Amino acid sequence: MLRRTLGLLLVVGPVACGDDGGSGTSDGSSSTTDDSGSTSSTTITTTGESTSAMETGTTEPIDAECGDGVAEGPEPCDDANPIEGDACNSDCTQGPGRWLRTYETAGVVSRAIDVAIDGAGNVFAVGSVIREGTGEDIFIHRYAPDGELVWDVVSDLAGGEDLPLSIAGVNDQELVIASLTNTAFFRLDRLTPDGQSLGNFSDSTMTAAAVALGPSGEIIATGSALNSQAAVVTRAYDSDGNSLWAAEYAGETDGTQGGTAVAVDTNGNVYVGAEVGVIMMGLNTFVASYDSSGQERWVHDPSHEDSLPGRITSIDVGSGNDIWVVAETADGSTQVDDVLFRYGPGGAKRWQVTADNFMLGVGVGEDGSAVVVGAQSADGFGLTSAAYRSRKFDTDGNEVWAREMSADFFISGNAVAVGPDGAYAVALDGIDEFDDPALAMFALFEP
Ligand SMILES: [Ca+2]
Ligand SMILES: [Ca+2]
Ligand SMILES: [Ca+2]
Repeated sequence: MLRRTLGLLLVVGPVACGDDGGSGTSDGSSSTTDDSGSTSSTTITTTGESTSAMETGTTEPIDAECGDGVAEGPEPCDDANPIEGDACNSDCTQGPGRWLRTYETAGVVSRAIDVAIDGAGNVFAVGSVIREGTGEDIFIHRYAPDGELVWDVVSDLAGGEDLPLSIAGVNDQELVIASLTNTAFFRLDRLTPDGQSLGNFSDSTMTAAAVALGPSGEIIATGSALNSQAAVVTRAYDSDGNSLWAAEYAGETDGTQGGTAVAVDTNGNVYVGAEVGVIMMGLNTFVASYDSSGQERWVHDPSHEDSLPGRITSIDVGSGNDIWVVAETADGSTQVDDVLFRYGPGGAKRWQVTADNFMLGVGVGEDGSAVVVGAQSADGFGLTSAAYRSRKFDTDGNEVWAREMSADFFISGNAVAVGPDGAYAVALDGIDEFDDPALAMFALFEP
């Protein structure tokens, strides 16, 4: 609903993380057809941990053994997991990550939803986990800058299916998280950075797909109205849940629509991304800005030249109050052509980059560059090398680098937040079977 289901395009093997009972060898095969029409097959064999790695422990290791989980001798690192491109590669060379953490409880379905990072580099992560008796529950983790789990909370919020939707962000006083429960389409929980509850409120008149914290502690939510025909509704609340203002966009719509992303700049100006269904045309992107009292500043609705077929998936604001937006575009083909663009503060488009990979989240750093996370392109339904992909862009839209992370299961980057030193935190799903995100992961990467 909020995020595309990447798994629809995928048929992948079982999650191997933690599954070291096998032979330690995995095979992947792919076929290609060349111009002459003949078909060639390539079999890729990777050798992971050797079985002898599990038989040590009775004798002192003499030679460093990669894959035993202990960095020793010449090994810069050894994380004993099958993931390439995280903090440590399978050959025990350093990856671009500082650390990677997975949901601790094995065998349960967990999903990584969103991530935030504070001014000291602490990482706050939110996701959902399915537990017996309480259904889907939300979990919140706080990680120290070095990756140590400082605290974790799992909550059966309303006694039913509970789904976290968004972290509004974190400041010195509070962490704000929006959820969907079986009793409220929009519930907002406030916590101290130490994990103590500061209370919650619900709004029964809207669903909130995304929330953001303003410079005065105001909470901005965008989503769909339940009590009107408005296509996009954006509301501001004080920390007690009292309404400060509401802005609604009506438009000529076909009934499928809603805000999907929101960010606030240092002046309290609000930027909303949405999907707006247009009669006979399907979904189109929508971006609008409101000032700190909810007055409309500018609107790029489906009639605007910037609007694209598709939906906005993420928005972030840079230190110069420029606006970075990623959109999932829908041209009717199976080819991915997601779009990253940057607006000036007044809404004038500076440039646009079209990508052949999935773009699900964007985060802007203090130096003005931005990191986009998502996944490699699914090449139709013949995906053979599913992998997380992140790309960094400078302020002119030039790619600084592209990084990938892979394993013998599918990994998708869902959300990103850039910290004070440029290191960036990512919420990642590991997917082990058809459309079934199974393993929530969070990582911090070097700038
Ligand atoms: Ca080792
Ligand atoms: Ca690894
Ligand atoms: Ca629950």
